[in-house]
Amino acid sequence: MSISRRNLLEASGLVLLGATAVSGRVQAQSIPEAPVMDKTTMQPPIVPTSGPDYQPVVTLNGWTLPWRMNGGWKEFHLVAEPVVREFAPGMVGHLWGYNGQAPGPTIEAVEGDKVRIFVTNKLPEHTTVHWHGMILPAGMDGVGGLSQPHIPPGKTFVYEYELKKSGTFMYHPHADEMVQMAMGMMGMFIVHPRDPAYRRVDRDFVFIMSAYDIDPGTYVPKVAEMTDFNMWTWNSRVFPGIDMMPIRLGDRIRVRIGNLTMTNHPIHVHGHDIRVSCTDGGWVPESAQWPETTIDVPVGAIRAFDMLADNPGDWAFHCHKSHHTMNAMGHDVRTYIGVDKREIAKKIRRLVPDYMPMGTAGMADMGEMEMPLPANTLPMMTGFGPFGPIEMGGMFTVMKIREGLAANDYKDPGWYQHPAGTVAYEWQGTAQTPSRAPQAPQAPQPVPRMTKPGAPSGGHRNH
Ligand SMILES: [Cu+2]
Repeated sequence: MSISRRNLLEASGLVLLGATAVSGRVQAQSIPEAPVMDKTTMQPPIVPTSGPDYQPVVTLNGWTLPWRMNGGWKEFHLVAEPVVREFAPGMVGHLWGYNGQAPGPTIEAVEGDKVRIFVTNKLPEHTTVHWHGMILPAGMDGVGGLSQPHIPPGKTFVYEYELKKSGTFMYHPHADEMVQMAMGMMGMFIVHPRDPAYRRVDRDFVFIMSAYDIDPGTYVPKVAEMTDFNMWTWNSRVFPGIDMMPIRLGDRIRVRIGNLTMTNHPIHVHGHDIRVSCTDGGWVPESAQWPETTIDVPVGAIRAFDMLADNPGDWAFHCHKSHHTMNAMGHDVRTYIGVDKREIAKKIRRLVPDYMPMGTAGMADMGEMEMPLPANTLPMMTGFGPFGPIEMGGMFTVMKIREGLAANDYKDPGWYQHPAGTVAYEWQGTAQTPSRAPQAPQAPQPVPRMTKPGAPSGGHRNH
């Protein structure tokens, strides 16, 4: 059976070879280098040195794939392969990705470019690449079985098309999708407008959202999970592993967000209003934009928002589903608010001397303590700011808006120095106890009976 299957694959490979022989485009050329990235921090933007000018993007905890020009073609080389991705210091996932990382590198090109993308499959099973949102010939759309034969392990296929429109797109397999996307295979594809002035911004950030279910102490995502994920990531990173976003005061910024998780994410910006400027369908006309502070990014979609960074400070930027700003250890914990666990804790300590009960007042004590954890997992809420524990995880980072940063300077400027008198402070005077309704819980109060004036009144009170 495996032999006949291989024969079939070889036959389809021959068909493809025959097709390229007709066009004669590829055989004469060598395959471009496939660069590998070994870092998980945001790499500097690749500023264009030829062709139309554009403001290059930066990818949170990611990088842009270098290319080469070959005749009239912009050539890229993606290698689909198993990778080890660090989610944050202290935890790695054994994922599948491209060119050494998951997600794969961001691809950047310009409207009107002819791109030739070599895809080499180093996975143990077949794959394809679908170019999500692109307008292209049906045979380049990357749906295995429908628009092309699958790319067998060890083989390289070539995609060639012209970039018909500018905007924000993604790439991901359309082959054994449930497994390959659950394993982290995806990336962003930015097409800049040919007119360098069109919708130009000063800083352009990019990331893609993915979710994983990785039990504490294990390394490989459970690929069949449909709803109960415990790692909610931006570019396969979780807070405090997600890059901070340094922004110069007064810059116009854009943030482009792809969603390949199984649920929507309401992405929230503090201290500013924002407008959706681009989706995977194209640019949103300015007359159709309205101000928001939270934009919902649906499943299988892209939202890019534009923002004028006119308010200096350190501003939280996060998914507003509170479970998505928690890490793995935050799932399956019981609620103990209001439960006095002192007696039970004494008994448990006879067996486990360092046992610490958690969550009797809330969960914040979990953000302060450095608890012993199983191997390869992260605390549910973590990270420290200038005023104490931030108590976050997952899809959370900070926009650091500062005066005087240089263009394309993405170095962390440190914590914001607040002008005197602009930080919430503790009241130092005498605090009168504010008047309150009787404290709950109490026995139900008897409801006063309404009595008509002049009616016989046994229980009538003067009130
Ligand atoms: Cu979310």
